[in-house]
Amino acid sequence: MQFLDQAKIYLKSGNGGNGCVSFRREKYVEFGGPDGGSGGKGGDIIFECCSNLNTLIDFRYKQHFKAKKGTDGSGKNCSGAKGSDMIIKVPVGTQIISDYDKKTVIKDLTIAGEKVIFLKGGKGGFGNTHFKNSIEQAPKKANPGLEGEEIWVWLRLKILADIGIVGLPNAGKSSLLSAITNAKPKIGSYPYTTLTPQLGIIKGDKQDIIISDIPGLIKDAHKGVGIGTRFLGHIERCKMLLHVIDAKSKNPIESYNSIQKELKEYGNELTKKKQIIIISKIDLINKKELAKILQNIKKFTNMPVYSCSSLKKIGLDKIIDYLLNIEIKDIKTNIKKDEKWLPENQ
Ligand SMILES: Nc1nc2c(ncn2[C@@H]2O[C@H](COP(=O)(O)OP(=O)(O)OP(=O)(O)O)[C@@H](O)[C@H]2O)c(=O)[nH]1
Ligand SMILES: [Mg+2]
Repeated sequence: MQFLDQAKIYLKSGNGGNGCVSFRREKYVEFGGPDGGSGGKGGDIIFECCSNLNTLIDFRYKQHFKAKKGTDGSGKNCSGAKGSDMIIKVPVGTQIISDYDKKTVIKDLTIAGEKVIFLKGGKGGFGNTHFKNSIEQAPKKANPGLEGEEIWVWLRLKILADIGIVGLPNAGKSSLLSAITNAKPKIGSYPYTTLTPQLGIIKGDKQDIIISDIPGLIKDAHKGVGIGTRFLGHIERCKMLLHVIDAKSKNPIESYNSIQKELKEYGNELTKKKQIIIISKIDLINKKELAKILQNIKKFTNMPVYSCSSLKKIGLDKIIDYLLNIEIKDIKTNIKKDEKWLPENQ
């Protein structure tokens, strides 16, 4: 399935229906009086947050969303019908962002099933019956319906995963995701095999954990090098990070530091997230080499450090056990509203 995590769309709620000027006309009834009904309310623009969607790809093909106009009022005091609402389904984790400054988050849709009236339809105009009073017995006036509202907005999807996997390209992130979850991401012996975030789930007795793999980061990713840091947005909401370091990399400490630096440069408190370091591909090194890497890494960090081989299925159970025993739901995430996000540059 194709993945799209941002889209610009136009929204317009329905105009209200016009009120009607009409007089009762019946045989033998003189001065029947006004009987013009009011117009119906215009349809609303409603966003619905759906758990079965995980991309904004539908918005590549349709960008304009308009709710229906309310129908006009008519004689015999008939009110117009309400215009039908336009319901727009979006994945959980979709933010609606102002097109004006391209950063104000107008609405953050994070709860599956949540429905939000985003633009209200215009009110219907009153028919002439409404204007009848003791002085004015036969009013010839009616109101037009009020216009609906319109706006251009950006949708931005930030996947809601519990844990995000980060690391240099080719570090073995997708292999780890496929080894510990049900996901089947593409794995390749070349950098940038993963071009879009992939999700997988570890099912446990107490809790299920959603893990997201994102494209590899390289030095100066925060300046746009490689695939840049665009996908770091997807791990902003993660509770924890798995930082994968290739055991065969020339200098694991340097790999570790370069990723920490990119997380720091990106900001939004990514470095404050709980991290677990995972030394991958340990089937390619001997025990002595591994012991040396572990010893060196532990000098740099007091984060938990694990080692594994996704290919030979070594060390995976320990990692899964560790993750399933963390009270993931209790970990708080700090998400700042004003982010560095310029959709047109990406
Ligand atoms: N020997 C061995 N090779 C591994 C292991 N894990 C991954 N690899 C290999 O390393 C290469 C990269 O693996 P990926 O899982 O695609 O790495 P990635 O970090 O997702 O790479 P990008 O998506 O390109 O950033 C592939 O050729 C894998 O087969 C492992 O545990 N042992
Ligand atoms: Mg990958």
